[in-house]
Amino acid sequence: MPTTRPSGRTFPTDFLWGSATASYQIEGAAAKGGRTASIWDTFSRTPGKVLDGDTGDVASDHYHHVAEDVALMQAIGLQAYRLSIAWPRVQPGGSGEFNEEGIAFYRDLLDRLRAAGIAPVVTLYHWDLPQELEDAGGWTNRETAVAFGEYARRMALELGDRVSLWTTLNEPWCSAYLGYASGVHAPGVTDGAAALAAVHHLNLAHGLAARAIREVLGEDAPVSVTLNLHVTRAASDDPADVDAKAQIDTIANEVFLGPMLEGAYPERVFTDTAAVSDWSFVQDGDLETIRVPLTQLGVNYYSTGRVRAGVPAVGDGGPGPDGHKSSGHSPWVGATEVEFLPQPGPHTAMGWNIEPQGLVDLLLELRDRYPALPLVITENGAAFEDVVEDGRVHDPERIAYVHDHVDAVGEAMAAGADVRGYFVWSLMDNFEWAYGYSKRFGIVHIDYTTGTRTPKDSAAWYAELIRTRTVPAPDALAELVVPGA
Ligand code: PNW
Repeated sequence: MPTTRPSGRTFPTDFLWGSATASYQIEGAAAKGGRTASIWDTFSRTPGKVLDGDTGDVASDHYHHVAEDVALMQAIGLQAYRLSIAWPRVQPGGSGEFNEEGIAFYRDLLDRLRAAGIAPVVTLYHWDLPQELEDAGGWTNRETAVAFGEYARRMALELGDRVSLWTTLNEPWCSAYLGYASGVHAPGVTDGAAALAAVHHLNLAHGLAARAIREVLGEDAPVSVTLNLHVTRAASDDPADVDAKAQIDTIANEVFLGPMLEGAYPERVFTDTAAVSDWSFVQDGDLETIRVPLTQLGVNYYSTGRVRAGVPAVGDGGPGPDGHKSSGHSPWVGATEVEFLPQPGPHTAMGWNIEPQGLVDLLLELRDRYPALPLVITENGAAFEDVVEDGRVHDPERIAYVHDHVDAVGEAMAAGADVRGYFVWSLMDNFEWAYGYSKRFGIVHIDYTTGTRTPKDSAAWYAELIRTRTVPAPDALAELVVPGA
């Protein structure tokens, strides 16, 4: 896949270049240091849920490679690193007692990052819910949101002086709909009503956590949430197709943007989902709790979707970023007359189509809607087959993907979008959820047998981007010097 956009665009000096990971995907040490099971431990150990029976028991073994991994970040020149805290590592039951050893692991990691001049962006929830909370209903239970607020409060107390930006939730769309409707993610529930309750309780959890952080650290404490806003196109301008797109926008995007930023659910979600739920889980005062002024909005972007009015094809593998239909249950709760169409290529190894223009469109829409809200790209990247050769890892397609999407961010900024940073997903190869270790997103290659880390060509290219603040030609690779290697 060649680049489709020009090289050479320059970014402002205060634009933050980073890379992202998530606890369950990289840490391993699933039973060490007092950590108890999360829903992903349970799910991945259930036969048939994750490809090849892979689990996060060892993952990229980051738990035992912290010093080396921070050194790699330094060699690449990262200015920021987005990590997540494993809730069951710091509070094993999800409520009650906290685990000092788990907290110490993150305190040490944050200290190392700061010593290396790397700003830590910390996500409180990247999907590893303590199993004990799931046993009590998980995100269908309002108490989980309350527990999350208390967990956030304690993290702010323990780690607050070390964190540059807090993110409450990563992609609540995935937690709610892949977790409780299509069931392809943990906890693997397939019940539309449960998914809508999860949507609301995740929103509530966000509000309670954001407020707790600000109570501890002050009104100016930097707080964000990361959403995977879906960019969906209507197949034609036929009103029925346009309405199909509006329905997806509502159930995928507006149910989070509305409460978090505008103080209300979109009216049409209640009619679109009337056959599934009466939304009686929304209580008086919840919407006031959920709406919190955010320091930044995190945007994860990978691909686009295309829909028309029609009969949903469930169980066909599905196209685009919703390509998780193999359970035979749709994640699109209430969208009984929306059909997803295959998107033209090129595609990544996930089968997701590559369309940088979708990122431009998304950022410009957010600019228009929330002109005063700074944005940050908290994830963007791609899975491809790497070519390992003579100790080097060649990944020209990943370079082209990042090249084109970074340029897209720059285009949106030139048109007035207030984007403050970009985090490539991911720093290293890791456990790609239901796909296990079969999909590699890293700019650093992981040998899962030996734990050996090898920066890919994309890491050297990204280092050149950070060094020059200018989108390099795809073959411009900086020399990486890994301290202590
Ligand atoms: C995001 N979808 O996951 C997550 O934040 C990361 O943990 C993950 O590794 C990365 O993107 C790559 O997949 C998503 O089906 C998973 O639309 C599924 C979807 C979107 C994002």
